Amino acid sequence: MSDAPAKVFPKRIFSGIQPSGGLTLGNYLGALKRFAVAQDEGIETVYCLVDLHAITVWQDPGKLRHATRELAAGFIASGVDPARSILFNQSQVPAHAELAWIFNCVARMGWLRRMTQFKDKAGKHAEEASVGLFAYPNLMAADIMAYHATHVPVGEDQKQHLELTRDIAIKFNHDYGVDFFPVVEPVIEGAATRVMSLRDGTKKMSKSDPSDQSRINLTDDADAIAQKFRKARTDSEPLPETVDGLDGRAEARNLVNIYAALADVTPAQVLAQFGGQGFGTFKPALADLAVAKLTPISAEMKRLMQDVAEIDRVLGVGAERAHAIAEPVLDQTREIVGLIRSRGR
Ligand code: AQP
Repeated sequence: MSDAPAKVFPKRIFSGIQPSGGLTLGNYLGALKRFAVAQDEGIETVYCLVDLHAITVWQDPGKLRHATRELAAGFIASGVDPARSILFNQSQVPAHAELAWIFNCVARMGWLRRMTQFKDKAGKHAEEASVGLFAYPNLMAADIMAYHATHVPVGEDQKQHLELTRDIAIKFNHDYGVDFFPVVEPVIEGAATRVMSLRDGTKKMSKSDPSDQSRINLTDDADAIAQKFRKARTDSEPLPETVDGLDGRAEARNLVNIYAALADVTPAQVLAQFGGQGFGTFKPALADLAVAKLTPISAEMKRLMQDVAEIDRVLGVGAERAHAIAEPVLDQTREIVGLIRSRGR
């Protein structure tokens, strides 16, 4: 590579969510709520329903279609405006899959073997896992780099994948002697970058956890939300007065962080209000807050899902806009790599 100063790429935000089940409070606080806020920062925002990622584990085709539309409704109901952001499903823009293949040839086996998400998801059955699940981070790198995105808002669990994305960009640029792909910045911010299971404060809240009691779904009604917080696992001590007092109390910390993120305050402010009080007081207050914030979203999702043709139309328009950005990036990538394009010329 030349000694010229590194290229400065214009800021562009990209992020995605898998339609692999219903949305959780973790997806909302770690991703969706922040996606909506990012629209006001004067930077282009590209949001993707990553259906090709979802099929790295078996998905019933009818359920996948439903989950994709419901996820689109979840984005819109959470404040993502398809007129201001580009909102689409990944499989409608073929550049993602083609760029992922090129990145399959850049990333090293050893890099992927270190990914903890693969180890967590494949567990003891790694030999039976799909090749797609193993190569998942390369597709994620392609999702981001097809848009020359510079900033990626995600939850804490995606940090390692973003480090791999950076490594792929650096290796590609180095191997081909170019300054073509930006080295992305993970944006992991806020009080709830890692919302934990309500049953086990050491496990991430996840849409694919077998226990429905472990998570708040965006489609849960007020009774279900109240009941799940009431039954959430906690210790028997009152809440501490300061954040330090949450050390070693994973479940208490989780509920305080959820409250803070929903109320747009800091955990210290939550403890200033509730410190010294027991969970008998705090849990109902948390449930009331969650119901107030989440039930309008779930009502709007229900309303949007009554017109799936309109959802498909919105995704189609978003896919056209996404394709218009990604295809030229892919074309330049082919040129850099030495792949001849002469069809139709
Ligand atoms: N518990 C969480 N706390 C904070 N952020 C979270 N995210 C997911 N869970 C939490 C963030 O949501 C975005 C989309 O994630 P995803 O659906 O693409 O995949 P995931 O991270 O694997 O989420 P799940 O719910 O655990 O899905 P399954 O069960 O299908 O694997 C990301 O920004 C993620 O950080």
